[in-house]
Amino acid sequence: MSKWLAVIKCQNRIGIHSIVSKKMLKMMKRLTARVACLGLIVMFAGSWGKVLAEVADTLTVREPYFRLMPPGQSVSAAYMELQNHSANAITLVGMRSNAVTGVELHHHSEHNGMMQMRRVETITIDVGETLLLEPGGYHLMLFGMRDGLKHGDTINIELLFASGGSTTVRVSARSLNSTAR
Ligand SMILES: [Cu+2]
Repeated sequence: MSKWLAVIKCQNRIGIHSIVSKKMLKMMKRLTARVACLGLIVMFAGSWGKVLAEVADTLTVREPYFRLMPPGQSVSAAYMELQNHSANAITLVGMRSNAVTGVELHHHSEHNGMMQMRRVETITIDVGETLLLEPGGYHLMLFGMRDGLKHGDTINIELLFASGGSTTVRVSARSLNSTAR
């Protein structure tokens, strides 16, 4: 095959309007094969993503609520129980919510008689385990909470998992001094 024939074939194949040598054509053929292969991987990843989203659905969320703060105080905390019913460990890697400017996973612990709060980047819930987000322990710190929310109002918090799946939790407002559930 002459050099020019190679150029024409190559142009027909990928529509490139430049002079391409035989060597280049070989490289492009290989690249085409790779792109096709990548396409398969992407398709596979797509269906895998669905499977993982189903895994995320087997996380049971109980009693999600957040504390209503006095007017002018924009930082609050949300609590809930997360139980892993799936066959795999579930790792929480992040949260997001349109209702606030930021959500962080925090842990309260006592240190030398002082309560300390630290940010936790990720947390894994093992198969069959329950993660308790409760006052004095793990909690979702909410920043930039707006005023005017009343007891019983709800906000959505999306939980993001290492698998790529996510779950949106409807979290209801509870007055600061309310013990009612
Ligand atoms: Cu906190």
